[in-house]
Amino acid sequence: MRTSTGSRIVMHIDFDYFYAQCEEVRNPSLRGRPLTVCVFSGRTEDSGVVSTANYAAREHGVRSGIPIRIAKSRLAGISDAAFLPVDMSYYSEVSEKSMSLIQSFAGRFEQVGIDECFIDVSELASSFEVAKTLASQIKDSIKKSLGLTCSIGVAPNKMLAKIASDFQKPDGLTVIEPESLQNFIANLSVDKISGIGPKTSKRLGELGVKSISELAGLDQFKLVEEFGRKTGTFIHNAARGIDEEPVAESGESKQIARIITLKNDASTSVEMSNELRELCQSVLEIAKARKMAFKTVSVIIILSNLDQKSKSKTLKTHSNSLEPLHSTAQMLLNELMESDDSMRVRRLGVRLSDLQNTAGQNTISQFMGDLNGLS
Ligand code: DGT
Ligand code: CA
Ligand code: CA
Repeated sequence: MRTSTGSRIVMHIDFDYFYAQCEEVRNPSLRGRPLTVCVFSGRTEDSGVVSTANYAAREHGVRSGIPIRIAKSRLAGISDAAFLPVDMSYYSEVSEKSMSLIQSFAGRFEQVGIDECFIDVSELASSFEVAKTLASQIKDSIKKSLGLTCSIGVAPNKMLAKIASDFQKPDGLTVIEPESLQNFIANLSVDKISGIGPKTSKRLGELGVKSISELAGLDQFKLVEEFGRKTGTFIHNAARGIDEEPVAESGESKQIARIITLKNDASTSVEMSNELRELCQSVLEIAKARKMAFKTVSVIIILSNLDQKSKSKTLKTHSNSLEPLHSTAQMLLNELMESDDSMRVRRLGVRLSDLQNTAGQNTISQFMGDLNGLS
């Protein structure tokens, strides 16, 4: 996947202060107040660590990983400071919704954590300028549908996209174009490269290397001697902004979704019947390639004002044939459209979930190559 200029276009999307932001969405009265999400160990009232904190709490030095006791002392005297216990099932639910929304914009999609993913948009965006517009649309859509902000980095590869998403936070959008990448990374410290952990960066410091440009000055032979062939070569390339690692769909993806933009906005389900059938065929083809049967079918519509609505139905048993899928999807779409006749639908999607493997695990990875081509 390359653009006409020969470069890939990859985005890294990371949600801002994720667990704390989820809490703010659920309870807007928390907004603007210092909020700390805690993993209480239960030993004493305050034992445990901080999972994350919103930016108001970070201003007081509260960070992921510090003891709750320390966080409380840093926020002592601030009467509206809030401390909440982690609620993983709720954050996972928000994460799933966010990721499926992002997937609907994506070419290739790879989730790499509860609140972050890479997408490859080389086939959707003909230039970095187009990709930047797409990134703002993704941000707007997530904000509108889920009330969340995220930071996006757009770059020619995964390593640089991750550096870019981290560059301006929260609610950031940073583009690193191939022409400007050398300047962009030159003065950053080596530990901005994901893959260079504390140990490697300490050793590099001992060699007098702090910035990425200093790293680029190190002889490849020296790097290989110091860190071994694999890591040494990785570091040598990374220092030059080179990273060929593909955005790889996860074989264990819990759902299969496809969303398209309609040629014209639609206001009735009849107007979308051809597209609905094609979407059903398309997700089913992917499910079959992955040797997966589905039990839950969802239809997603995104309106011209970017509102998102969806409706799901779980079948009695797992299936991998078109008829139950298509009739269920049609029924869900009819119900969605009947709920409000003033809606103008811009994008339409079908999602399969509750997936069950119909073959051995090995077969799944065998099919991954084909899949990457399909999606
Ligand atoms: P950000 O991205 O800097 O705006 O802030 P977060 O909170 O989104 O940070 P991130 O992306 O590194 O982590 C995502 C979530 O993972 C975060 O909301 C809570 C959890 N998490 C991160 N670091 C820690 C940690 O050290 N301990 C625990 N228990 N949870 C953590
Ligand atoms: Ca984050
Ligand atoms: Ca993250």
